[in-house]
Amino acid sequence: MTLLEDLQFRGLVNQVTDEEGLTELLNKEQVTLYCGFDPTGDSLHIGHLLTILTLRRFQNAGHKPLALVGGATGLIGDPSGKKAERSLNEQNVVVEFSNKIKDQLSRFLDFEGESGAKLVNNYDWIGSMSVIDFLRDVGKNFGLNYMLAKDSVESRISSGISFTEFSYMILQSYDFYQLYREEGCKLQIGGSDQWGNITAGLELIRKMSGQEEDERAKAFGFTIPLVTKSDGTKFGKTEGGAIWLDSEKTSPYEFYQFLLNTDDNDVIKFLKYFTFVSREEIEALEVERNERPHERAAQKRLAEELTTFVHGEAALKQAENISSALFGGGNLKELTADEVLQGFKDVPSYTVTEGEIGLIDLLVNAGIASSKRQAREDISNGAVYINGDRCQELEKTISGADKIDGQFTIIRRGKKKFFLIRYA
Ligand code: 485
Repeated sequence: MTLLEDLQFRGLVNQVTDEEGLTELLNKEQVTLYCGFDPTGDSLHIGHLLTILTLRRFQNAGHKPLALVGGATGLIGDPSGKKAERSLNEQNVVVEFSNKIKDQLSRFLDFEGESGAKLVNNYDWIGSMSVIDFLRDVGKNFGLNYMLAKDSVESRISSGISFTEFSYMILQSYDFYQLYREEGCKLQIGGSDQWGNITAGLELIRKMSGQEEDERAKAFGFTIPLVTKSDGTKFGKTEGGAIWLDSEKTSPYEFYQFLLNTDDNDVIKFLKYFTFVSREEIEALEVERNERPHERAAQKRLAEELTTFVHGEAALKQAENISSALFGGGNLKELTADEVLQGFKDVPSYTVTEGEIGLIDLLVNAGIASSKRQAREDISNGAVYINGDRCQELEKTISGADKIDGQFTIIRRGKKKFFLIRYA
């Protein structure tokens, strides 16, 4: 299967400027391609992952990806797909975000060998450009009518758009021209919202390099679809917020659980989008999904693959340990302190300050029971569990033996009210 056939099979082809021409080019030579990421936050999220993985697919097929961090464009704000003007971040904040995004990107691409990736930052060529040069050399190539007709601008005419955001497409276009000239980059990819900016770049390349006479100079644009879910809700969002690629913001366990909870109706599509699992195996998993949906084999495969890609094998193991301790008949006492912290991040916690403590006092002090009388009743009724084991001993005192990894005790009241006990 050729690269484009694989991308087609995976549903990753949204729009291509000249599919035949691109197919030919990809078959003929190693193509340098790029995708840009604006530092609008301190982390990329799971939505960005689809484009990163697509860059990887090109790379695995022998092509050379450039990942661009928008150190300059992040200071301006892309209106594409946005209903309202963005608020600007301070320069130092954008620099800080740029460094974080750069670190993340460098984890997901391969920088070794023939098709080794390269990181670039558009601040390096836009940051020092003079207004005069910008308006004379670049701006002159953009007709006002052409710009006004772009979706990103047209959709904002009535609600309002600043000259700043209006000009954004010129900067992204100039990036494409710059990379085309300096790196021989002939293809830009992005999400479907980037089509307008990508095609504006092609137009600029055509004009600035007098390409009409030189067919070899031709460049291409390619977009991947927006990830949608069968229930109509937005992909990548939970009650807790977005699913981030930074393990400090979304723990590997949360990331794993997010994928494990994928709807049966979406899981095959997501396996195609987000994993390198082969067509044969995906088709086999589809049969399994149809015949034995309760086993959730496809969801497990998706969660395993993507958690490993983003967080590594050790983090996957931890996520599996935590999941099994919480839901799969595994043993809480075998978790490590780090696993406890990930698995019980969102449960109420209480810190014990003195050495030994009676269970009844602990239940009251930690707010697990409303009074000593209630605490006694709960214990006698068998509603209290310490590290997963029911405890009906009224005189119980918590000691070293009740500490998981020497650091935590997990108390459960009833079926699913968990509390994390820490020690000062
Ligand atoms: O030369 C470029 C400079 C900046 C950009 C691209 C090329 C960034 C781009 N304008 C943008 O805003 N991208 C979004 C971002 O950075 O979060 C998202 C897109 C999404 C997908 C993803 O980046 O909304 O469709 O392309 C990688």
